[in-house]
Amino acid sequence: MKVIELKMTVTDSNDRDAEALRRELSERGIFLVNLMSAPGSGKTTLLARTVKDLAGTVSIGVLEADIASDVDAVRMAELGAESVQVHTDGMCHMDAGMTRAGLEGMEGAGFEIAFLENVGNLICPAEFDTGAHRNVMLLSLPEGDDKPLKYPLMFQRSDALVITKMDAAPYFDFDLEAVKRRASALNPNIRIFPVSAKTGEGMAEWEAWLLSERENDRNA
Ligand SMILES: Nc1nc2c(ncn2[C@@H]2O[C@H](COP(=O)(O)OP(=O)(O)OP(=O)(O)O)[C@@H](O)[C@H]2O)c(=O)[nH]1
Ligand SMILES: [Mg+2]
Repeated sequence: MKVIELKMTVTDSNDRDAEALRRELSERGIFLVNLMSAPGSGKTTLLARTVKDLAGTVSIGVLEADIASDVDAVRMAELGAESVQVHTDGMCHMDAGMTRAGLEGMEGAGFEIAFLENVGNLICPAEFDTGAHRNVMLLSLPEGDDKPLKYPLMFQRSDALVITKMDAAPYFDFDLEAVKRRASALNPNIRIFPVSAKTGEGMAEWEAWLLSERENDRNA
């Protein structure tokens, strides 16, 4: 498994770097999706199921960002996705320069959708534009329905909110309607997908959104 050790990119404008990366990826026909959540919310599991479900429909590459280990990238590679692991030099987020460096490590693979699995953290990743075409946030049932109140920025920066582990609903007092209301109050345009990567509930709606967002951008 290829592991790339990144250093923080020193640049005066991450926003400008992000815009440039987004434009270049569009020109190359690559739709980049940034997945953000707390550790253990189910990013890798959601990706694994998505990669399996969309096999034969679109080619997918996965950039796994962590502080240490390569377990997530190994898991993706086993599913046949082009994947690379990057280490963030202890940092809790990815910025546009780091994302560019990671994607360069995957060069040659002609994928149409690239996922960036950001470092598990509800705070820092929301502060940096990675150059992705869409930001997607995951919130799992066990984390609780108060998270939009405590971590508003990530909800504000995300195009979609995937509520994961819906199969665990009988065991948690998680008020789905309250989360929908709170997330929508922070971000009226956010799309919300309750899913279970374990049972497959809601996966079709999430995947259809992904494909249609990619089409929208291609035709823009
Ligand atoms: N019941 C249930 N468990 C899930 C689901 N999705 C993920 N899990 C479990 O949640 C745990 C964490 O899942 P991961 O996919 O590794 O989470 P992650 O967000 O990638 O974690 P980090 O990369 O460490 O931030 C694992 O034990 C998964 O099996 C789900 O839909 N239902
Ligand atoms: Mg993971």
